[in-house]
Amino acid sequence: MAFELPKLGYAYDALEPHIDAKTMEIHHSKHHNGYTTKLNDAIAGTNLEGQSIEDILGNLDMSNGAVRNNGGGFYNHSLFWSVMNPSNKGELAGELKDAINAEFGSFDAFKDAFSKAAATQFGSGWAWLCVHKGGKVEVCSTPNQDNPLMPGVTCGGTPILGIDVWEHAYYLNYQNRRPDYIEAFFNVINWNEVAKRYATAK
Ligand code: MN3
Repeated sequence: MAFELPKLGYAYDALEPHIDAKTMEIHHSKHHNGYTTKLNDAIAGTNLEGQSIEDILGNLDMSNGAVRNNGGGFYNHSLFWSVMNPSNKGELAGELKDAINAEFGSFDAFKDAFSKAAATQFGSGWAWLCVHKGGKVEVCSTPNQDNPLMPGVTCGGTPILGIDVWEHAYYLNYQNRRPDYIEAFFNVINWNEVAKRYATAK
């Protein structure tokens, strides 16, 4: 089975005014669709065909640029859409809240660390909240379409929250104001989904 572009769980305009409809439409239907198509092309006829995206990325030969960039792009955007939700955001609570407080001291300190990782990632990339086996959480950033599942990147564990800081994710509405986009992202985080991912991965 080839990988398929996942449907959004909401309309392109549902995240306005924080993320505008045109950005969402281009980002999903063009960028993410492109990564999906190119990933399928890159694995067709290889032993990667039929594996899960987590297995492909977790055992990745990092010199395989086509799978690294397009497999990362496929996975990262699939996570990104799912951790945003305009109407059912939930609240940070329970064991995830406890893990964040244990690592950072407070939600505000976590938000500062995550926002700083996103703001200071030079050029294109992502910032992440990851969980390690046992439940410890970590914030980091990665360049391009790399992510923490891949071998030898700056952090490990399973990403449960991620923000795309490529300019295509925010430039139409925010131009060079990446920090404003990061602040706005916190208004649309779907904490129910992040908590579910935490519980599965810890
Ligand atoms: Mn993107």
